[in-house]
Amino acid sequence: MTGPQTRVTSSHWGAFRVTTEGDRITGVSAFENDPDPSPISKVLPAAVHHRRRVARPSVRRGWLEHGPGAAGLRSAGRGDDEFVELPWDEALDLAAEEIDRVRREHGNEAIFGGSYGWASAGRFHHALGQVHRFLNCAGGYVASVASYSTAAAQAIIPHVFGMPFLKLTWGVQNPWPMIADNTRMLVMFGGINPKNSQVSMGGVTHHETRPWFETFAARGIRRVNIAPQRTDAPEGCEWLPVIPGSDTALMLGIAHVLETEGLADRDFLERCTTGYPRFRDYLLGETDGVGKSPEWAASLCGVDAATIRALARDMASQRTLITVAWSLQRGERGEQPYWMAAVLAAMLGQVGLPGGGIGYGYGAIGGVGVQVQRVDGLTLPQGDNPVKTIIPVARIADMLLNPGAEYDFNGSHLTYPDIRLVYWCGGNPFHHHQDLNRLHHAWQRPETVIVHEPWWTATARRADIVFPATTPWEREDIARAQGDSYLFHMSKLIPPVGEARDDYEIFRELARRLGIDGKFSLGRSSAEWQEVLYREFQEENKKRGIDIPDLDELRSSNWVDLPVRGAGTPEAPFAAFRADPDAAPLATPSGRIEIHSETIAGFGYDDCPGHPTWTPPLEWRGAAGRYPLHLVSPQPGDKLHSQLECAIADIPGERPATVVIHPQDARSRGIGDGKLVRLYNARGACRARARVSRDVMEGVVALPTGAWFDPDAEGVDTQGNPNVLTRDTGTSRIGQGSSAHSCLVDVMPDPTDG
Ligand SMILES: Nc1nc2c(c(=O)[nH]1)N[C@H]1C(S)=C(S)[C@@H](COP(=O)(O)OP(=O)(O)OC[C@H]3O[C@@H](n4cnc5c(=O)[nH]c(N)nc54)[C@H](O)[C@@H]3O)O[C@H]1N2
Ligand SMILES: Nc1nc2c(c(=O)[nH]1)N[C@H]1C(S)=C(S)[C@@H](COP(=O)(O)OP(=O)(O)OC[C@H]3O[C@@H](n4cnc5c(=O)[nH]c(N)nc54)[C@H](O)[C@@H]3O)O[C@H]1N2
Ligand SMILES: [Mo]
Repeated sequence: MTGPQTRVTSSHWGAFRVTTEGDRITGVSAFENDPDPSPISKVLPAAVHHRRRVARPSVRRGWLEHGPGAAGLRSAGRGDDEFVELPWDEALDLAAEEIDRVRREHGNEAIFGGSYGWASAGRFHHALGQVHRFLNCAGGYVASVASYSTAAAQAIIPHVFGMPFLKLTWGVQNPWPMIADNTRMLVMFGGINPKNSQVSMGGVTHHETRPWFETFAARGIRRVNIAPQRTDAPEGCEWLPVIPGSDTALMLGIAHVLETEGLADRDFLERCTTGYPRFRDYLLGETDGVGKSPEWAASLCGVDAATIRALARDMASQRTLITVAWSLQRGERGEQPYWMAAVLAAMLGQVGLPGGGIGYGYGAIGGVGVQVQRVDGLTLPQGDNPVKTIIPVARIADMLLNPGAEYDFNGSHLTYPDIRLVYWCGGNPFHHHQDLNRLHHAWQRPETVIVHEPWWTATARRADIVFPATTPWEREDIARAQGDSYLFHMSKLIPPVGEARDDYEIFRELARRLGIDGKFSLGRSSAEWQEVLYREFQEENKKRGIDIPDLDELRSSNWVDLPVRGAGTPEAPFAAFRADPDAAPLATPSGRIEIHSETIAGFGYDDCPGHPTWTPPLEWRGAAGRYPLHLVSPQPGDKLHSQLECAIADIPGERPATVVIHPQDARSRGIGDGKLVRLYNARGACRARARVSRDVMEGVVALPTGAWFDPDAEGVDTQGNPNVLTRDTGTSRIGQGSSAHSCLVDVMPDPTDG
């Protein structure tokens, strides 16, 4: 028996050291090279060995006894039925036969494999890549497009800047050092939150957001946090509370000052944009009789007119970078603040100057702003999907409830498919989707739901067949991420817990049964796959001048910091375009930044006209009636979404989750600090624990996501998942994204609190 061993591994929240003793993870500690390591992993040992791990393949009793989609079970079974554990071979036979039955009887268009979710870091065992490759080999599936994170941005940004949103995010933004050296004023809509930048897709090793803000403060850069919560930006920033959902109105108010006080950069607008005159007519009220003056804006957004005026003048008088958090576009008409922020930046005329212009998603995830040369590759090829039907990712309940219904999506007119089989691997829709009671209802309609999960999440509990999946600590992998300079060998630290298997092995077994193993696995073990992918990755990067060590070397060194951080002196984003927009045009129809878009105007959507427009959301403070408080449901600071939740829920006082409420709103409802409360609206209710604080503006409550949906007999979620309250509607016909942040509720003392 050997003594404790330690090894560095990686995760979406960064690298950390893991101590193992025999078959168990016994401790975690920080990775020494990270200036601001994330504490998220501290519950990892408890979570990995938790009693709520799925121990063996499990099949829902009703499905096992009556067969898929049997009458009477469609509306009753999932969620309250019990599970029967089966040996692997039997459960795999059942799943393979069912996949085959559905595709024979209904075609592959009846299989939904969108399977959204963050799964885990690690390039080969990426659950989504695995399920998509498998279903492609099996004849295809209905896929989902875009993400819960940025669907509205992904729809609108290409119309405005002529490039994919993710390209802009990773390649055409001011890196932190450029901001530190040039920016004088940082205007942050939705803040820049170090709590969120703990995390990045695939990992962020060097957490720099907080240290950069210390530099900004030391250099006297003005930092204005425009958000409903003081805590949306690091300490020491100015806080301008804004009513959620009203940022477009505030931005219009600022634009009005720039236009009417001669502060707009005419030369830039003429050379580098199209459509300003039409927008100007709207701004001044010539088209609709309503001037978008600071007084007009103040009545909507809660920031007073004098402050809006002063803000506009200050922004025009110095190098200003406008940043917009992702949260703003995760609300009704979330495309508008994204587009309007671009217009505002264009009016200031600083797009293309170092430290000026516009930036999206700083702080939303850790890699944004980090100056690194891209290191691409190490991706399992997913193959081609013969099924062309897609849905916008957040429209899953609409799809399940309305087969055959028609809807609009970014200029296309689409029809929802008739789904019989749902396959989920690497996500937790009963954490992430809006209006969970509606999803629960929709979820009863398919004939079969298959889920791979390490834990008994709310989604696993609503499946018919659950396959226990390993966690990254139970298998070998490689980690590398966008916006990160590190490469990790993730060793297999412990044997699989219970009878868990890797997603790859599960799919391989199913592929054998379906006669497609040759196509799916190409006869390779996971170790062989990793060797092949790694070699390609080395060769690709060598061409770009980046030396990647051999896999054996990486295995023994555990990690390497590639010399790509801080590399080169990058140009300011859009510098070439600014210098000569004819020589370096954008890929928009006009070649310019589109303040008015003929394409969008041509769609004829009332929820997204041809230029940025203020149209009040249906749910926001301006429409508050029966439910007077606006609920924002940000990402949790102490974890990643719903991951590792079972271990957090075991900590006394942690569940139900904590809702932040202003003293005024608490007092008028008889709510004391630390008391249990109930949040409710017409869609649902959940329990939470109140934290009474002036860090949130009056009229707004903040309850983070992440709790495992677990309703009591009355249907009240006991854990504090905000998605029992949120509305399940698209951002607009352009983006069809999640509108999670547009939600009205009320709060009362919890009737069950003794
Ligand atoms: N109200 C509200 N709702 C929101 C948001 C909001 O702001 N407000 N934000 C939305 C956003 S932006 C997002 S990204 C989503 C996040 O929602 P999700 O991405 O669904 O959340 P996760 O908890 O990361 O889910 C990942 C699941 O994969 C499992 N898993 C981990 N590793 C593996 C593996 O190797 N194999 C398999 N098979 N499974 C694995 C985990 O146990 C977990 O259950 O939530 C969305 N929901
Ligand atoms: N620790 C941790 N970090 C994470 C994640 C996690 O689960 N845990 N998840 C990651 C993922 S998947 C994503 S997509 C990003 C999300 O990054 P974001 O979308 O930027 O973050 P959120 O936490 O949803 O919201 C940030 C803040 O925006 C404010 N806000 C909400 N609505 C409005 C509005 O209308 N106007 C203004 N001005 N402010 C508003 C709220 O006060 C909220 O606290 O975070 C990532 N980072
Ligand atoms: Mo996200």
